[in-house]
Amino acid sequence: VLITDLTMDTGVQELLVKAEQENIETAFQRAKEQEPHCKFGLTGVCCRRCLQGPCRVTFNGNKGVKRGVCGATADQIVARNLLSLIVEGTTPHVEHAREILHTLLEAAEGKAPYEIKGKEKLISIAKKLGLTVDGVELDKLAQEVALIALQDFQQQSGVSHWLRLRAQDKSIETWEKLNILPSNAHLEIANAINKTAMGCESDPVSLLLGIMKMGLVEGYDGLHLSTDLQDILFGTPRLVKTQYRMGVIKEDYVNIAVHGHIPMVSEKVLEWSRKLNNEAKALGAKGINIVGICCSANELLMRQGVSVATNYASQELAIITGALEAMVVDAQCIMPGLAQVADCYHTELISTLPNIKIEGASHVDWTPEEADKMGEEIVRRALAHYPERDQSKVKIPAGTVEAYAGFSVEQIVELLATLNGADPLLPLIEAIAKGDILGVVAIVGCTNPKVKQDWANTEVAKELMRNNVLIVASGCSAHSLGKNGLLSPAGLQYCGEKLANVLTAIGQANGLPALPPALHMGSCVDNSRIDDLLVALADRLGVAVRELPVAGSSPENHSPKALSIGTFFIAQGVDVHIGVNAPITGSPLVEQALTANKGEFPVTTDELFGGKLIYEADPIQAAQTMIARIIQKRKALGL
Ligand code: BF8
Repeated sequence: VLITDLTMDTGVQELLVKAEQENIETAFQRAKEQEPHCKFGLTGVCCRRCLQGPCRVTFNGNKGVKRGVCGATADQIVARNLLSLIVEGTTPHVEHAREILHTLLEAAEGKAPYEIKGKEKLISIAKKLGLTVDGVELDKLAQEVALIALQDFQQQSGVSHWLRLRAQDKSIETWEKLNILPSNAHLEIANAINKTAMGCESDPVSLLLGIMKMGLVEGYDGLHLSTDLQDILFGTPRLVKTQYRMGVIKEDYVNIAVHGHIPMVSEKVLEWSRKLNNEAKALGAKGINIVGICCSANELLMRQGVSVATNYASQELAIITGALEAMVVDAQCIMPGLAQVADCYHTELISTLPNIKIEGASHVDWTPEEADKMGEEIVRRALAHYPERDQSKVKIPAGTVEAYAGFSVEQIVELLATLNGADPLLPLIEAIAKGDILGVVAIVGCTNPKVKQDWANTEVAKELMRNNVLIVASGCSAHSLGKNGLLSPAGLQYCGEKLANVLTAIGQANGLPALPPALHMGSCVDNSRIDDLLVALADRLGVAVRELPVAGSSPENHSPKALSIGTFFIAQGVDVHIGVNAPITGSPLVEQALTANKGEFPVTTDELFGGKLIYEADPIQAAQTMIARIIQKRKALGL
């Protein structure tokens, strides 16, 4: 296999050569060793829910066994497995939300050393929740907001408060009719696991509705709750300029990479790196340099302008630069393989969450109360490792790429307000109505060692831009775009003329050469921001979200989280493209219900919700399919 076929990132390519020379194994190599993949697993028809099996049944009418030992059919097994996968995608986000909620509550009660920086966000959310705001101290208000959020983990009936807070009424009507409005996130997760347990639910249609309900848990008590409370605690992102690629690791600095998702950890590491910066100078370094990986990178990039070293598939390669004193991890998307790589260098791999330990890593416990202790300890350990660095093993690929980020909805509205202060969304709506912007597509999700890294993400984006589709981005796919210049005004060269003109006009009204063709809206939980933007546009137009000429695309999805986020958007009526297929093709019923491809099964998500799943590995074809649907939705709106 040619290294140039594994990743587009030339810095990662250089480091893969170094890894080979030093005989260090990475995910890129392990992905090849796993081929060919088991077809039963790929199509979702392997059932491991009890000890009578594992059972593997025939798929798509092929010859072979039609039922598992208990009598389960392919449709039942695939639907159950998919619900299980969606629960595994949703739960980390719900736990993420609960952790930030707990931190906010402790901060408000003076028990945790975090300052409440997002006063405006706090007041706006408190008002929307119906709380009295005037004359109430901010800490008290934050406590009241956190206690309402806590009900979403405790109440035994009623509808999720965060769903009522953030969803469009028109969508709520649809979900109410289908009886899928969630109540308490933990209860819904327990119910879903109960459904999938051996000998429990076997009606595939009911299982599919369970999947859609889990998508709503993901959307509101995972994504929205996390973003809202993080903005209250750390502030709402504003436009920032930063740098991308491995070159952001600096040879003459003490380098610490933050990797994972939880900003309560990464913000504290950043804070302490600033406090202890002079100690690095005493060691002969120029200072302490924090770089980001995956969604911890997104959180620090969006609010603090911290630069990004790399995204998911190449996380191990950051250590292979030989110049990281520490890699700090918390939760989600942490490859266990990191420990093996760190062993070959002076780099200390440090886990932080009390209930997420990594074999081979050291551990410094994060709790809201002890956050400062954790931050100081981690930075001091990194300082202590600096003299241990072996200069002969250091190789940092040269070069960085400029990027803009920080496009919260609040920031986008503010930028548009320079064109129309009274009605900021109007210029955007007019551009869509005139066809200067054909539609909006969110490029979201991961990189996956099964796909050439960054290639599908950037190809889909470029094809859409060429056709005047505005791109918003999040997660590791935003990093793919950043590394390749699409988060910078320089990326305008890939846009159709009409889109380029709109982006230039908005940019220049705000003192920039132009807006970048892809607006980076944050981490994966910040897909909530994309949803907020859609709801704001739909409300301003007086239509349902499902009617908007928009779509979502995850060309290099690997995580179940990408699937649960996708389910949330399908429930809103937004088509969602994935470039790596989900294990559903073993069941004609499940496949037809989600993709609305022709078949005998009469009920599809497209009919019920207005959105469907598009599986397409070819990025250009995927972009064209989304464009065709956008044009169809435009026509229905009379555009
Ligand atoms: O939550 S984009 S690889 S890091 S799952 Fe993971 Fe995918 Fe990256 Fe962020 Ni999201």
